Amino acid sequence: MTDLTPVLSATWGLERSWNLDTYVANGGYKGATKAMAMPPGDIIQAIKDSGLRGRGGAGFPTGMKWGFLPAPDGGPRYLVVNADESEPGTCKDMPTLLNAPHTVIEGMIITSFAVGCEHAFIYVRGEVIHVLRRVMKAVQEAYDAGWLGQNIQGTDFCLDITVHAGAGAYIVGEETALLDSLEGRRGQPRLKPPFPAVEGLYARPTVVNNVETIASVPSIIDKGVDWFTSMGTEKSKGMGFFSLSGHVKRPGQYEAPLGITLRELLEMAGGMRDGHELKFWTPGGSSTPMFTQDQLDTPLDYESVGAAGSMLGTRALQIFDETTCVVRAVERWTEFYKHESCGKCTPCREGTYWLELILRRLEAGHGTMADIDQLLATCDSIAGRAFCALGDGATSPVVSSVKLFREEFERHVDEAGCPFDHAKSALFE
Ligand code: L3W
Repeated sequence: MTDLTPVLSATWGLERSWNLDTYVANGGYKGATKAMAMPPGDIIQAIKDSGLRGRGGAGFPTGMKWGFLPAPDGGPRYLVVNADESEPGTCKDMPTLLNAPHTVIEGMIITSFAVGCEHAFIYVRGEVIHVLRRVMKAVQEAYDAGWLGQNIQGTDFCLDITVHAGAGAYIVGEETALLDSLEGRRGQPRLKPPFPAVEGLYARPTVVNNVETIASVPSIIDKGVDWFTSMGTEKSKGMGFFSLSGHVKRPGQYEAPLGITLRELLEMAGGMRDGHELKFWTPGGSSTPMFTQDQLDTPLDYESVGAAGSMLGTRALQIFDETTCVVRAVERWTEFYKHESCGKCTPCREGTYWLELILRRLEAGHGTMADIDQLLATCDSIAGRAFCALGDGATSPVVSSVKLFREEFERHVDEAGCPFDHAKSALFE
């Protein structure tokens, strides 16, 4: 831990933290002022040097992504901010937009200036009307103060931001499905390559970045690369949100340098609920293989979590104690994936259907021992064969739970029912 955080959430506790005045009074728009006096190439180089990696789940190097855009050809190029946060357990982007929308707008200004974009979009998931309203109001404030529109702050730089409401589909968090949706079509993933950097929105070069990634940009430009790289680990630099939910005393967003451990985060969150102990947890949302007590001291950086057999993902730490039935938890996540499968590819559409069916059968006490192996066989038919990451993600909780808790699945068969009292975990209806 370090005294350099919080950064992204530094102003969240202030009264009306979302207002432009509050933001500016606390150092807001200093990064944009500095950036607009820099050669755009130097901004891209600074983000490359900072080691900032995409905070939406994949951890792709941000500066490298910006650098993939082809040389300007006189036509438009776009920035699209992915605010379609819907991975189970992931709850950092919506609080960012509610508490500090100008961090994201400032990040969009700097990014657009760096990559030569004059029209940027922010795609907000449809269900969160209150977030949408807050973002729209902040964008209007930025226009009124001359931070958006023509000749920003007296420079030659012009930028418009369009706030777009989605219709509530998890698949649209996949960047190419988001672009299809933004263009007015049904949101389904496109074949990659071409990557959006080359052929994205309206078939033009497009940078797609997550909310938290873009929110990280102003402080890097303002405080410098050395400041950012002083946090984190060798290959996972900087800070980020760790969202703790489930059986912890104080669930919420904890901002910390990458490489912090669950043990340290649990100390910040007041520990497990009284009288209970950790059973399993997800390091990066439900799409990442689950961990147990054995990984309490695993540094939460991309490399260490990968080496331990999972993914850092969105740093959505869902914490479950010994009262939780792992079969029920995995059944619940699988219902989500089956419901959200866009249906474009057979492995995911059919596979998630069968996973849900088998898990429901096991949890209800009608399953057989062969069903447990059938779950793994079905996952084999999905992983690596689906059109996008949703299919692979759906298999992670199933495969990891059978590997770690096979005897618990077997108890459901032996005892012809679930051995847990769900009222004790208080997580499921
Ligand atoms: C140009 C190349 N660009 C890669 C770009 C690519 C994208 C980024 C990462 O999945 C993960 C997934 C979920 N030229 C490029 C290139 N790019 N090669 O880099 O790409 P990729 O394919 O590694 O990942 P992805 O498809 O973006 C994202 C995991 O995140 N996840 C998901 C969470 C979901 C949410 C949500 O709530 N909406 O956050 C959680 O773990 O499983 O593995 O921009 O274009 N040669």
